[in-house]
Amino acid sequence: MQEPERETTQQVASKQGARIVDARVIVTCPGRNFVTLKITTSDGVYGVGDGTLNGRELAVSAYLQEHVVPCLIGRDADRIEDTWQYLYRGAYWRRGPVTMAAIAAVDTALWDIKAKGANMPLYQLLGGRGRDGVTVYCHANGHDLGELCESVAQHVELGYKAVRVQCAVPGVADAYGVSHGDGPYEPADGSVPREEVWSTAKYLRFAPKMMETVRLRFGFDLALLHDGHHRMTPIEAASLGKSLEEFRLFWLEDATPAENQQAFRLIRQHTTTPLAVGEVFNSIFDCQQLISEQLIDYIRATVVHAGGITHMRRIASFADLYGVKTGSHGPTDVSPICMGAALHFDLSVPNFGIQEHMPHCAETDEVFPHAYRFKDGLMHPGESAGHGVDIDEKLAARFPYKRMYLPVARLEDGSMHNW
Ligand code: CS2
Ligand code: MG
Repeated sequence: MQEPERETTQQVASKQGARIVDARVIVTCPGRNFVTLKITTSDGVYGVGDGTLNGRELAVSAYLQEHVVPCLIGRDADRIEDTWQYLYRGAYWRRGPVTMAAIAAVDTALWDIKAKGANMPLYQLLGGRGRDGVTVYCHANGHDLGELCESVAQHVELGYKAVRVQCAVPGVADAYGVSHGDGPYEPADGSVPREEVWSTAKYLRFAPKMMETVRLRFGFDLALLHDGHHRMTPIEAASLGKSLEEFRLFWLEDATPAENQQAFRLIRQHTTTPLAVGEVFNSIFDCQQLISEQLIDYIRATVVHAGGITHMRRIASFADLYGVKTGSHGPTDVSPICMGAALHFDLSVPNFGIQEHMPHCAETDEVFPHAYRFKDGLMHPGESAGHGVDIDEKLAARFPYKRMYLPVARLEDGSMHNW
């Protein structure tokens, strides 16, 4: 007897749920660049996903347009896991920030569509609320300690219960996290990369004084965080962690670059200051050793840079086995779509730790109308069906893409360093 011919994925899809009939990439710059994927189904439902990669936006846009969109048309919009695997395994060239941001854009849009189809806010599909709201931390910074304390006070006044503190370092031309003018700090700020000059030795002398000043003024009830932004060697980071122990940080972030995951063993041996890392990670394999050896306390991966909701859930479940909590990256360079999706994820995962919140400018907020809200130190994703964030395409078209770069850093002798 002859075997019946196997149906192609496309044929199976046509018998099932709604099919993807359109997928479009929208690049806009309302204050800064964002890459958005909008997917529409045969039922007329659409979902949006963030694919922004700061300073490399058009790489993701081209990847989506040329290599992903043609494969999406005709697929069953309900098969999120299958689509994820198809794009991940199907690329052959696995992982990497561009591929994973593109996959994240698709994945986030499909979760949005599924939740809209179910007429539920996304967190309900992810298992429902694990907490009342999402604790977020904000950024306080200053050109000196007086200004820094002022900035902390302003954020406490707004209701934040957790604050990241960064300050200009005496004798160092440019410290990470401090604005160059009067406006709020925005990392990508040059039409070519701005060159900064850095001294780790001066920073290491100053950092304990900074934390001491803030603790003396605000006491120990406020959660304090600090970002080392990949600038220390493991032993320098170990010594900083040790010198900050008495100030009881919530975390010390990106103490040293983590391409070499073992580097964190050395830091861990010397200090009990909690460690957070992973904002540049894009896959579970980037943190496999860090998590399984319990070398960190918080994993900073976020929806847009780590393969979407689907992959973030996998990372969080793995981290949960080892007592590592989530602490997703949330600067202005993730779009409100990523922020909205992240809040649904945060609300539902058992091992949630904290979420970064760096508010977007008014133009960005207008281009991306959203249901999420901040109140009394917590963020709430809102009760709209889906992830609750949309894009106003007409308005977006009024803000064309502008090439913008993150800075680069050199040491005082001119050597290239990590920014
Ligand atoms: C930072 C980011 O938010 C953070 O913790 O490290 O602002 C980072 O510098 C940018 O996302 C780079 O694009
Ligand atoms: Mg950081």
